[in-house]
This record gives sequence, structure tokens and C-alpha cells, in this order.
Amino acid sequence: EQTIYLKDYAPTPYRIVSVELDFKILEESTRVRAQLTVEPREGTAPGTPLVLDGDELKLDSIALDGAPLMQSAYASDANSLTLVEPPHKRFVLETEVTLNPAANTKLMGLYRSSGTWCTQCEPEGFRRITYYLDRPDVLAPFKVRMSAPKSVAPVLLANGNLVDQGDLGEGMHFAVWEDPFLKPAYLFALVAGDLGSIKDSFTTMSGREVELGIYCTHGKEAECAYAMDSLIRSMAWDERRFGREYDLDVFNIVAVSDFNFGAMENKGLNIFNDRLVFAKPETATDANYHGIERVIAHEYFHNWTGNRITCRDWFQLCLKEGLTVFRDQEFTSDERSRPVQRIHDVQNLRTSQFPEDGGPLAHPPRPDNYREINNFYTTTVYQKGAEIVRMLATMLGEAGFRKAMDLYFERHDGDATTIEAFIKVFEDSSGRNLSQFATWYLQAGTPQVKVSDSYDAASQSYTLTLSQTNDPTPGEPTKKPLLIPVRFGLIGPNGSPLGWTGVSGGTVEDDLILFDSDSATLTFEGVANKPVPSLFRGFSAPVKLSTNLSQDDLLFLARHDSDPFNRWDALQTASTTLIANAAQGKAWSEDDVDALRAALIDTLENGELDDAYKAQALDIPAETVVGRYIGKDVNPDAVAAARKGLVTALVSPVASKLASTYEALASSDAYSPNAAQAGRRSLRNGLLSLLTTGSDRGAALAANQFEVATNMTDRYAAMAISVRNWTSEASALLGAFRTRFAGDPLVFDKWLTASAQAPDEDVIDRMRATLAAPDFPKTNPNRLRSLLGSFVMANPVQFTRVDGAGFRFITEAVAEIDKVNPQVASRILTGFRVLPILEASRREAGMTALQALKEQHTLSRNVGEILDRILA
Ligand code: BAL
Ligand code: ZN
Repeated sequence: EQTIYLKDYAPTPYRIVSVELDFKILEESTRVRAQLTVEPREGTAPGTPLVLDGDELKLDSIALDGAPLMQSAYASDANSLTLVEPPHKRFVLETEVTLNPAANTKLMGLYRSSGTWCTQCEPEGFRRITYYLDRPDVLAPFKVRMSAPKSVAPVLLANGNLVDQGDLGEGMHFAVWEDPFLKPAYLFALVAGDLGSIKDSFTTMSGREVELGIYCTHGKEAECAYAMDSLIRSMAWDERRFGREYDLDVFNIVAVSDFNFGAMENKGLNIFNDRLVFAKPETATDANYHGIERVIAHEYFHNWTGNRITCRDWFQLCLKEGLTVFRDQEFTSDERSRPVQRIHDVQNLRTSQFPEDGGPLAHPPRPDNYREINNFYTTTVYQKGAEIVRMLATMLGEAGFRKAMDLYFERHDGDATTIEAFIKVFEDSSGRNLSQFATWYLQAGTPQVKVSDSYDAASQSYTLTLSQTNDPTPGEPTKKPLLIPVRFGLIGPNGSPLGWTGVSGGTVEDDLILFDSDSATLTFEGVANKPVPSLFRGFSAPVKLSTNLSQDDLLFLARHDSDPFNRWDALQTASTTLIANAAQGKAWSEDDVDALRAALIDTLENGELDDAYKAQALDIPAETVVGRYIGKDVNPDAVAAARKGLVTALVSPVASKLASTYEALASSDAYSPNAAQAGRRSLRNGLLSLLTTGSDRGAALAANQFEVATNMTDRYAAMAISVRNWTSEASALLGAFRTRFAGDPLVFDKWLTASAQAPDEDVIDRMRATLAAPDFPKTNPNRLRSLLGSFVMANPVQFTRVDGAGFRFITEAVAEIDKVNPQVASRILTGFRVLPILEASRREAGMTALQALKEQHTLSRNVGEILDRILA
């Protein structure tokens, strides 16, 4: 398989000046005519061949400047079309191909989802529609004409503005859409189908009226209301916070049920996985509403960060994704609660990005080689990418960051650009040298920062010693030290902040240490008392921190830190340490548990904290988080037992109190997805989880909650908690849930997700039966990911079984799915990245399953690349 390298980047020898496409959509097939106006770039030597990309295409006809081309003038196969010696001037190339969208199960290019024709072109799907220079640095204006039978496709949509439409007789009609903005082919979109819609409008800051539409299966219109509300709030926020105004007359969203990504930011025509559009209280959880709001915002924000300023090449993916995730995180923080959102994002980072960055699939946010670009839509590119932007925002401050972003939009609007150009904008805008900081983009791995401190009462001086270790990752044996922004504070014995009169040994700007070497010793003078340090406030850098703080110090921080993130994190660290130690045979002391319990109860009873925050504070770290903390020779059974043991020890003496708080949090208010109500539900369900894991009261409470729940949040929580703890009611609840919601595919996903997390050893047999059922939709990414993705990522006990049954179940499923949809298959396989931290017997069982997959099957490039990287 061919590896593609960043160092080989070169612009195309030819430009595409404009694109006209004509789609004739019929039930049996779709004919695509493309008219590309092409010209050589300056410096292109006469006679340089033009090589267009294709993928599973067959050329039906070809003409140049209106005349059919001689056979000798071109060569074509499924993957390319070459003009051997194009004219050395502007020319028009016309090609024609015929597609079979109904047979396209890879869901890249033009395909059918429940009868609707739709497209997905990022990153390399457009080449499955027509021969093209399918790369992000080729920008052109597109005009799209489409015709289709009115009966099956009354709705015809594409990018940009509708410029013509009409009847063609014989049951056919047509529409013409024109997008005046230059765009790369990956932002092309087309939809044709029989769809319902809701409409609204938005008046932009300069007073322009934008027509908004959300299209969906008939009957689902009412479930699109929250998505529309989120879109309008996103448009207003981007104007307020970044001064960014929408630029076309229409903005359309289409929800489809078969989709590889969550959603796609095609210019003026976003296409969404329907799970991120549809919501009503009976079938969607608070987390679903939250997800809809976030992703609607994310795709909308791409209009400026991704579409108007796009990537030069796919190595730069993080330029648009990291930045846009940062923007959607900020949006949610402003719309809801900043500390709660920050904790949520960091939890996400720790449960998915840190494992990726610490294992065989580690790669820099800006990688320099790949075999299959689809494998690089990763949590590292997205979430770590967002953390890097956040560090810039932290160092520059709010005004400085906005100034830099203004310059970015001004300087690069209309460009396909690079990470280097992005960094340069921040340097020019702030006057800082960011060359060392840029290493964050270029180097893989999570830095480990160790901090120890000491206090000298006689001289009132306080010393902090920091060191950073950057372990080797695949292909990167040695690492450079990073510039790590450490936001911090010193807390005095009475819980108040402590000041200092001077500091030496490093760069400290107000409450920010710019730590840029392997180690540093900072001495603070004039510190009146021995402080407890609060480090990495707000999680100011994506690092793993270890300190010499005692359990007492951590619990002191949990009570007194003015930084809400660090209060939460102190509790997390305190419980993670106890569980990890116990899993490795070092039992906790009763004092430790008593002190932790007291801190948790104080948090629960604190009148100043909101419910959503309390829920996060009371959340005992998941087994996967503890396993990652242990880091080697992990025995997930021991971790699970230790976690259950700690929760039981914490809960037992206070079970009555927790149960009465649980009861008191019940509410008869009409459901709203707002932050206050959602927070209350999450706290109540958090208590239910503690009571179910840690006492014999929870199981019955959960079963009852399942019955009386008036919304999906509570009903799903009751079922999922019962299943994860495999209570005596769990199996019956799964059965009741399945019956109650039979026929709703998005609720079936919830059933699949919960089912896959059962810790009992029959879970694999049950999942095999589920998959083998004749009516299981084996081509739908949501169904497959719900079952298999949840199992590999959230059921460590069964997935990593010593007998290898969990591993084999997944490799066998991956081999099957790979034939249908390689992107989905390779994503599920990434769950094997956990192998290196497991104890030897499990590791070997996992490797054996992977070897069998490699030897027994012909695999896609997607799966092949992931497999080879894990086996390496
Ligand atoms: N660009 C792919 C989907 C997303 O990140 O928005
Ligand atoms: Zn994105």
C-alpha cells in the first residue's frame, strides 16, 4: 500500500477555473456529466499530463472543447483519468459517467439512504462521482443542474443558491443551484428525495435575511425544532463572539439515516446523521439534545473555519477541525455552564484522546504521512487540536485571541492554507515567537508533567519544581520539550489565595507559568504561609499531571480551590488513586475513604454549586480511566472489582442520605432540555448509579424509575445503570425497552449501546444473536457503532477477556463489515489500541485475534492500515 507524505506536497499543474455538473437521477442509475474549465498554472511545462482522480468510476464519454477525444489522447481506469497532452491554454473537458447509488454501501460519494439520494465527499468522495482533481487546494465555483422523477424526488437541493427550476414533462423535473463561493470538491453536496421540512429565517448583523431549512423524512418535522433553535443561536453567537456573518441567501440542513460521520459542513447544505437532528423528550436524552446543539453549531461554524478558509492538504485537517471544535466548545460554554462544559470536554479527552495518544495509533495533530486519510479523522486531530487552540487563547487572553482570529479571517479568507500560516497569524498579531509552541501540532504523545514543591517558612519562599517527559510514540523515538502553559494559584491554609512578591527561575505572566524546558525550578518570594498549589487550572494544557500532593491536599483543593475545574479534578484524582492502588493490591485505609466521602457529601450539599457540576463531582472515574492511569499490566477484572469496592465503601454509611436526596430531586415539571433541568436529572441519575453500584437499594429504585419515567433521559439511565451493574432486573428492563420502542431506529441504538455494556459473560453470545438476526440492518453505521463501538470502548471486562472471546467477536465482525463499509470497520478496530497496557495473557489473546484477521481476510486499505499500526 502506498504511503502519502506531507513532504511530497506540490500544487497541481492545472487549475480548475469552473465546474458545471449535470445529474440525471433515475431509480436505476444516475448519469453524471461534468464540464470542467481547466487551465495550466503558471510554470507548468507544455505537454504536462493532467491526471484526474476517480474511484470505482467508468468513463462513458469524453470530449475536449466540444469535440470527442481520440483514444490515444487519454487513458482511464476506475481510479484515474489522464489527458496525455492537454492544450497549453484554457480548455473545457467534458466527461460522462454512470453511477449506481443504491449499491454504494461505503456511503462515500453519491448513495441512497432510505430512498433519498445524498452525498458525502469529505475527504475523497467526490472522485466517486466524477473524475476530478479531488484535493482541498483545488478551488472552483460550482453550478449544478439536477433532474429526477418528481414522484420520488420532489426535493432537489445542492450548494449555494437556487437559480432555476422547472418541469421537464414525463414526470421529471429539474433544479439548478449555483454556489458563488470558490470551494474544494469535498464541500460539494447534492440531495434528492421525498422529504418534509421546517423553515425559519435569520437576519444577519448587516440586515440580510437568510432562509433556513431542515429537511427530513416525512413525519419527523416536529423533531427538528431543537436543531433549528440551535442553528439560529449558533448564527447569532458567531456574529457576537467572532464577528462572523453568514454569506449565502439560504442555509439548508438535511437529516439522513445512513451516514459515516456525525454530520458534514458542505457549503450551504449541511448533511447530518439523523441522530444529531431528531429530538423529542420521549425518545431523546439530555445528552442527545446537547449533542445536537453542539454539532449543529460545529457544522455551522465551519462556514468560516473550514469552508471560506480551508486546508491546503489533508495533513492540515486539524486547521479546520481543531479550531472548529474549540469554537463549538466555546459556544456551548457560553450557552450553558462553562465549568461543566470544560469538565465534559476534558473527560472526553481523557477517555478517548489520551488512550489514542499513548498507544500504537498515536500521531501528531498534524500528521506527516498516511495510507488512508479516513483513518485520521481522530480524536487527536479534533480534540487535541481544540486543546492547542485553547492554549493559544489562554496565552493571548480573550482580547488578544480575538485580535488574532480577526487577522486570520482577514488574511486567509478564500485560501486553502496550513498550520504554519495559522501559527504565523498568531505570531504577527501578538508579537510572540511561537516556534516552540508549534511543536504541539507536530509531535505525538501526551506530555507527563511532574511537580513537587517545598516551602521554607524562615525565608517565606516557596519552590515549585516542574519536569516534563515526552515518551516515544510510533515513528518518534525522541521528543522535544513543549511550551506548556500552566495556569495556577497558591492557596493558603484557610483556603484563601496566597500572593507572592517576586518569582525567579522561569517565565511567569500573572497566573500563568510558561514552562518550556525539560525541567524548571521556580522560586516564589514573599509567600506568607505554606501553600497548596492549584496547577493547570481549567486544564490549561493537555498533559498528565503527577504531583507530591497527599490525599489530604487533594481533598483540601476539592473544598477550597476557586477554580471549579480543579476542584472536580482533585476529587477525580483522589478516587482514581484509591481504585488504582486497590486494583494493584494496595488496599485503601478507612481514613482515606472517610475523608473522600466527606468531601463528596460536602460537594453534594454545597448550596452554591449547580446540579450538573455536582453530578460530575460525584462521578467516580470509569474503569477505562483507571486502567489508563495504571498504564501497564492492567487487569480489567481487578479494576472493576476495586471500583465497585470503593463505591460500596463510600456509599454504605450514607446510602439513606443519598436515597433521600435522590427522591427529593424528582421533578414533575414538564420536560425541557435546558441546562438546569438536565443538570438536575444528571445529578439524580448519578446518585442512582452510586446506589446501584454501591448498595442493595439501587436495583429496585432503577427498576421503578424505568417504569415511571416520563422522558428518555430517566428511562435510559435506569436501564443503562441496571445493565452496567447487571442487576437482577437488568435483563427484563432490556426486554421491556426493546418492546416499548420497537420500530424506532435511534432508540434501538440506545438499546444496542446499553446491551453491549453488560458485564456478564453471556454478553458476547447475546450480541452475536443480535447481529445475526435477519432484520438487523448491517449496512447502517449507527447500528453497528452503537453495538460494537460501545463494546470495545466501554466494556473492558468482556472485550479484553483472557479467553479471547471478546477480541474474536470483534475481529470477526470487522472482517464482515469491512466488505460493506471500510470506514466503519476500521473505526471499530481502533478499540484494540488498548492492548499494550493490558496484562500479558490478554495482550497475547488480542494479538492472536488480530493476526487471524490479517491472515484470513482480504482487507480494505482502511482496516489494513489500522491493523498494521497496532501489530507493529
Ligand atoms: N468535516 C467532517 C465532519 C466534521 O468534522 O464536521
Ligand atoms: Zn468538523
